[in-house]
Amino acid sequence: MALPQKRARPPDIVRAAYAELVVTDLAEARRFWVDLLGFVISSESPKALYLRGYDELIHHNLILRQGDQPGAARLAFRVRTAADLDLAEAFFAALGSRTARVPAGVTPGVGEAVRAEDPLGFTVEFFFAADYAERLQQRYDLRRGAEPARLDHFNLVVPDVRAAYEYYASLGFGLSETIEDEQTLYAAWMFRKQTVHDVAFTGGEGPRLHHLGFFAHESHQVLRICDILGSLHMESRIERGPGRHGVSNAFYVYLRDPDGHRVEIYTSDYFTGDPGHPVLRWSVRDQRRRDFWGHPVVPSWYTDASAVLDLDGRPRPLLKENQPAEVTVGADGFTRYLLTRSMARSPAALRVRSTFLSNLPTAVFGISATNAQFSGTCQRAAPLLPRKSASSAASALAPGRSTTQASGRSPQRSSGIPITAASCTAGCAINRFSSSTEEIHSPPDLITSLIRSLIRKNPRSSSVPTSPVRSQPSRNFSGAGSR
Ligand code: XXG
Ligand code: FE2
Repeated sequence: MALPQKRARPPDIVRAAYAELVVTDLAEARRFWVDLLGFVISSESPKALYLRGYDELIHHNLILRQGDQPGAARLAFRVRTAADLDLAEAFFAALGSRTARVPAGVTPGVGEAVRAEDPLGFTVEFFFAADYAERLQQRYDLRRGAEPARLDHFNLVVPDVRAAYEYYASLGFGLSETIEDEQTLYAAWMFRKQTVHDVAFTGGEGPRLHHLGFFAHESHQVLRICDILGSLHMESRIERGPGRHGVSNAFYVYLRDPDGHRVEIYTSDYFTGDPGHPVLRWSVRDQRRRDFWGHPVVPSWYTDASAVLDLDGRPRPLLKENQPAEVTVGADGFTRYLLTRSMARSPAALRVRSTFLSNLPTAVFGISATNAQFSGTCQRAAPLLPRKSASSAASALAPGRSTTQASGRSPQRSSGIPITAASCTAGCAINRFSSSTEEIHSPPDLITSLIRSLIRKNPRSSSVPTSPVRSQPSRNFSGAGSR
């Protein structure tokens, strides 16, 4: 879907307000979201639960609806005035998107709404009027679990992050942080409310919902839900963290609900409301970008996400990633245990090595041994990503894009900037690994070692990108998300 040359005025979006998830067992979902996580029930029917956080003043932040297949049915934004509904309808009509007007009350607690299938393939909703609920901010006596306060953000998996960024910029969103290198935008965080984000993009097969981020006020609430899950032997629901994000500086944990929907409990990011708020740009090679303490990101966090549904409730078809994958270019999943010489010879250490070596074909070659990865990794630090014009966004969103042209691992970048593929076979990895006596590596770290050896061979590669870098928004772009 191309962005039109002359764009309609976007609606004035206040914030990400709620999402609807389809779950296959409402009773199980209720146990997870209400009994364990601590969401408050605003209303319920035999087929649906309407939940909110303790700070929330509107009716709900989350609808859980019983269905046959798990999915993300819609992402809803609150707009500033009733007139913004007309703007939303005209905006999406100008994009050629399918839209629907939904009368007040069809969704309990929500006034009239406009829904649209957006150019990225997500079903989005805009509403102004809502029933107000009792704000339970100081009802400490009622709080449970992670004590979720409100919905903070939607994280979306999209095949082309730059196209998603351009589209949300056209909706008036400001950019707070990125993960990038000189060719590729791997991830972006964008906001309307004055925090790090209302929406973020992760590169991958999409459209899919990566996660819903819910705000908690204090880091001990993140820790407490982990302790509760551990006590109940539900530790497998904890997917990633707890930890401190590099991007956003938030303290976090990611959990998976009984249907696999991912939820993040997220606390203590920062204010972005000043005019000219600088964009924080992280190098894709900075180990701290996704976890400030350098902890590896588990592979499922990159691969798994929820299907999204169209206006009729049918799953949207998926497009393959249309850019190099961050996980193959960056250092995620790379971990290293520095051991003493005697520890490295211990039976446990040797077991780790031999288990890893027996898994090599899938653990390393299948995922990472591509030209794209090595060329990206071995390159010298270059100036961070230049901005692209809106017309490039239009082409990036054009319907001509298909799964056949989408090769997430291709070394060819759409920017046309030539890159030098380092000639390096997977055999390098094995040699480098087996010669090491003092370090035991997890599979991805093998690649880190490989990179280091390549850097030594190629002195041009030795400079490390500075990251993160703060940059002021350009004249025609307001990082503060205002129009
Ligand atoms: O909310 C977020 C996230 O999008 O979930 C992920 C903030 C930061 C990160 S990251 O993993 O990039 O640190
Ligand atoms: Fe998040």
